[in-house]
Formats: sequence, structure tokens, C-alpha cells
Amino acid sequence: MDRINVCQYLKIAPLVLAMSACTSGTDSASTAPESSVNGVSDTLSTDGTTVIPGTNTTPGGLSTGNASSSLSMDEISALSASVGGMGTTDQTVNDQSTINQPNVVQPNEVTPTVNTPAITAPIITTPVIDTTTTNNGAGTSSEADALASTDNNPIVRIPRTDRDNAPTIDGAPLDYIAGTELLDGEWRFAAQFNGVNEPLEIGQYMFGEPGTNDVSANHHWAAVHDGIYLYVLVVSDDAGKHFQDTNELRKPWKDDSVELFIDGNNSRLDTYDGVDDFHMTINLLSSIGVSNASYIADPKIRQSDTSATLPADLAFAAGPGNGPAAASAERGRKDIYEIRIKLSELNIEVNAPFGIEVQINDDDNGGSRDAKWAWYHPAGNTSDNDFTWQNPSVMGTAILLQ
Ligand SMILES: [Ca+2]
Ligand SMILES: [Ca+2]
Ligand SMILES: [Ca+2]
Ligand SMILES: [Ca+2]
Repeated sequence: MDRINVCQYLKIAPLVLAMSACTSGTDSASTAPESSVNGVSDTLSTDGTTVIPGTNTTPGGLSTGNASSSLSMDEISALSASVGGMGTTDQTVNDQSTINQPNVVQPNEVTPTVNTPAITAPIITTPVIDTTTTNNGAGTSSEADALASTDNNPIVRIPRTDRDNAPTIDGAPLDYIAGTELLDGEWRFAAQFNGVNEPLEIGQYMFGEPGTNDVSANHHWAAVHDGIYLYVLVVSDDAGKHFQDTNELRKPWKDDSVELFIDGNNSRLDTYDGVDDFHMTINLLSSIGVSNASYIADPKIRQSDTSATLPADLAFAAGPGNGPAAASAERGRKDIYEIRIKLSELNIEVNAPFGIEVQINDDDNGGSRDAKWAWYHPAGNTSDNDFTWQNPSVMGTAILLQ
């Protein structure tokens, strides 16, 4: 971890404000009020894999301290490239030997000219979210194709660790380096930043009910591998209650849950390929109301209708955090999900890019979900801003290091 990484990540650490070396960020600690769902009805989509909340919201934008909140990855890259190019100037400007003295121009002598390169403002194109569609819009609209571009995609480089140092999938509270949001303990070797040193925040507010934009949320993910398994950690800072009231196996996204997407061979098609495009949803709580894990009698994990068959060698464990009315389990300061999946069953190879996306559903008052967040999917404020579940090309990219 170099100093830049730590410094950037400290922007979202509440205790780092005193560190003058970093620009202080915001870490609002407000608690989102519980909202009523009266009058709000959801619509089951045609394949039954998700619901469309019955109302749009105007959350007022995202405030997570992450620069990517206001610009897409492509936009940031485009801007960066343009700024980098502005440093080039005609070297003859500083070469005094090639410039004649004033007023001594000789006949037939050509006055040297200095070419000043024109500097043009970068052209930033903002993906337009189609708010007119009544379905989820995925796979049918040009904005999804635009989002799927891999140009300048900041790949997440996932380190390799020894089997002996691999995380234990137990849902136990996490260790952090004191005063920071940097993981310590068994997840200390995991990637916590993308290829341009941005924290792996699940900070893109996709949509939600009015008043439920939990701006205090500080969700993030991390990943590491050991050559045999991929280990993914998802951390949800849920300031509201934990709910598992839906009790519908086909609709786990209505409760506090995580959605993990994998495109094993990075085929990036706009429909699920039936080979290695996976979409799974894991509830925080099991249907019997305790911490959810793959070893209990009634685990809550769902393979979506469009997903390839989930790997058999898949283990997970959730650990409810300190939110009110949490399950009676050992509590950390945040909700966590630990997931381990065999690489060969995901069709992921070392040193080959693959698609990955992590999204979080938050339910604070029962019924359907109140809000959805994404790592890579763009933020929005309309209920149809939800592409990845039908369009696997709308994922970020990662690669396993040797
Ligand atoms: Ca663990
Ligand atoms: Ca619910
Ligand atoms: Ca694929
Ligand atoms: Ca919740």
C-alpha cells in the first residue's frame, strides 16, 4: 500500500481530519429517518427477478467523498488524459537561440514564429439515464451500451495470498488499522482500491424511496485470492434496522442483502451468457432471523433466473453489525458478508480480466427495499436505474495477480 492509497482512503475516515497531509472529505453521520412505504407498490418485472419500486426519488445526489460519485470512470479517465496532454508545449518557446532580437530583422530573413498549441476544454459526455422506460431498461438502451465500455476501465488488481493467510468465512467482526477504514487482520492482503487508487466504495446511490437516501452510508468491498478461491468481502454501514421479513425465496433483494455479479471470461455481452455470467443475492439474515451462512439449515442465497448455475464450492457468512435490532450474533461496527468461491467454477483464470460488480439492498422498515447502492453501476434517482441484473456488460473489471 503506497502512501497515495492510504491518503486517498483516509478521506473517508472520520478520524483523519487532523492529518494535514490529506484533504479532508465529508463523512456525514446523519441518520436517515425511517420512511413510510404507504402507497408505494412494487411491480414485478417480466422474469420475476426484481421489483421496480413504485416511486421515484430525488435524493439530491451522492455524497460519499469519492470523486467517482459525480463523474463516471470513463469521464474521469477522459479528463485525466486531457489534462495530461496539456503539458506539451513547443520547445522553441524556450530556445532563445532561435529567436532574433527585436527590431533587428534583416531583409529576407524570416522571423521565427512560435506555435502555441491550442488548448481545448475536455469534452465530457454524461450518460443519459432513460427515465421513460417502464421496465428496468437493461439490454435495450444505448446508455447501457455506453456504460459497458471497457475503455479506461480502472481494473481492480486482486492480490494473491497464501492459503494459510486466506480469510476465514465466518462473518466475524473485522479488524481495521486504527483511525482508518483500512482493513487489517485476515483481510489485510485484499485489494481495497481500483487501478486508479479509488477506494472500492459501494457508493453509487442507484435509487430508493423518498427520504431513505442514507448519506451516512459507507459501504465498500475488498477481494483477495489464493489461486484456488476468490474471497470477496462486502461491508455495509447500515444506519437503519436489519430486516428479513419478505421470506420469499425469489425476492431476497427486498431485504438487507448483497448482490454479487461475476462475468468469468469477461465476455461482456448485454445478456447473460449461460456459461459464466453469475448473479447471486445473499441476505444478511437467514429466514430464521439469525446471521446468514451457508452452513446453517436454511441459508438465504439466490441464483437469479438469468444467472449461470452457481458454483457448488461456494461458502458465505454474513455478520450483522451494530445497527438497531440486529440479529443476536456477535457484532462488529458494520454489517459484513464474506464469500468464497472456487475460481475454476467461476471460469476465472489468473492474470485474465473478468467482470465483477457488488450492489447492496437496504431495508430499514420492512416490506420492499428502501434503497439500492452499487460499486460500478452509475448513480441515479429513478427506479429504472438498475441495469446489471439483466445486462452483464454493465460490470466493472478485475484481474487476479500472479
Ligand atoms: Ca472472517
Ligand atoms: Ca423486506
Ligand atoms: Ca461471460
Ligand atoms: Ca437495513
